Amino acid sequence: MILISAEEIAKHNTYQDCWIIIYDKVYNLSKFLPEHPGGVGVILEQAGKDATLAFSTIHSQEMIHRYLPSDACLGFVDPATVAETSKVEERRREAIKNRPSLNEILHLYDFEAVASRILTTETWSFYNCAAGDEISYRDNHYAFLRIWLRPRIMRDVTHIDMSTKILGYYSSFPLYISATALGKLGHPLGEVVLTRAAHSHGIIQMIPNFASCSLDEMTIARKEGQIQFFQLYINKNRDISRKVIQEAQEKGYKALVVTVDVPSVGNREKDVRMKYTGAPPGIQNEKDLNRDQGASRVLASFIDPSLNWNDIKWIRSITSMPIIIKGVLTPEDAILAAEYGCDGIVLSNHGGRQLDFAPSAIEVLPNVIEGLKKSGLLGKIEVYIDGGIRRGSDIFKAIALGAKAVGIGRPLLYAMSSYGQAGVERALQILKDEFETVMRLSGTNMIADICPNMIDSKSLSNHSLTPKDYLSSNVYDRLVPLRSKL
Ligand code: PPY
Repeated sequence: MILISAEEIAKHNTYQDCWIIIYDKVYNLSKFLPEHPGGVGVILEQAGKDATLAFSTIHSQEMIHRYLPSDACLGFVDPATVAETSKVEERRREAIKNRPSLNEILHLYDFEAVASRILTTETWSFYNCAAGDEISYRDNHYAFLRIWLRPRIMRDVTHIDMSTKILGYYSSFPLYISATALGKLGHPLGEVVLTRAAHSHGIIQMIPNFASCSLDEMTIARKEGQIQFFQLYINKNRDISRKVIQEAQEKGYKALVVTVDVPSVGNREKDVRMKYTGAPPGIQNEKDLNRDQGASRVLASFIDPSLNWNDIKWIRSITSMPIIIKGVLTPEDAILAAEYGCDGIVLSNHGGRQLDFAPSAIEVLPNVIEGLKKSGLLGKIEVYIDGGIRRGSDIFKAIALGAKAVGIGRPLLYAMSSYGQAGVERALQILKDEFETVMRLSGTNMIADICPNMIDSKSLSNHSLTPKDYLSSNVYDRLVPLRSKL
């Protein structure tokens, strides 16, 4: 058995000379590199290093033998020369090894259950956290349970067309990938995994301002014709925001999604208990950061609480990208957004992560649509919602109540963290299949058929009428009080 030192392996870290470690074996990938279907960049990021984690979240072990000639394996990494793998990393590897196979995953709650075992406590706490008692977080899901369907029969549902347009751009079904921060905490390749899955499914990705990947990485990962929107928090330093907006426009992002519901960060207790050790994206004054209270507070310290409607005029003056306001929860603000010339609004309580007891987007949707209609503004602005989407029926209910499309965030992070791109693609396929089934069994052939009389939403605002839901409550990670060690 040939043993190679970690120090030696680290020297082979270039395009011409690229070695990596996978499952303790050392491979020379220099010849294979240009042929890698996932691109050269993802392998080069791992060159000279242990790529087991990056590899295992995307590929099965047998792929090595299928794609690499036997002489690519140079030997084993000498364990005596490797910095001891931390217990955390070991546990993570073990969880990945023992995860169910992807075809056993049947619904989005399965991804959540798997991710809760694979992610580190810090990452799980950041991804999963919500504000206060997490009442809004839970009601984002429960609200959908208060809406029932009114299926019509005998309508020839042989052909179903789920496609729609979002700001005029094609989408294979009325769902887009919402912006979620710090993708590399969940997967070594970060947000580009979502970019690739969005492309395979023909849907739009909203790129997060606080992405772990650089704007360039995400732009390069975009395929010809693929549509991405850019999500932005307005920085206390407007020059920074101006530059980011202009760069986003130059790099071909098709809309600017200004998130307005974080004048200060919500009280996210799961996250607050954690110390954030990572590198916050795009941060200048590292020394001013207080890392003792989770990732959220670190990120929030750059957002400008003085943001107000006049800033929309400023943003309008520096970009020709359509503007979407994310974080609207009342008809009054929806009307203001339309009057200020915005092109779209996302009804959202930020996944329940900001103001606990803020209503769910689906609950306010009917009032917002009615308010816009009464003011003659409904045709001027598109309305999207996010929060709590877990089933195809949730998408159907939102469309019936007047949403143009829905956004989905956390479940795709869970899918990505557990199974990489294949996981995200499967999650999207599950939602598509479920949505198609609901359309067919409800007697609707196309999106325009899904109208308010296809559902019964009279209990939507009656919070005491939520049915018990065992799947979601079984994966829900409860907030627990501190216990003494005695
Ligand atoms: C979120 O975690 O909800 C985010 O969208 C990232 C973030 C975190 C803290 C403040 C603002 C945004």
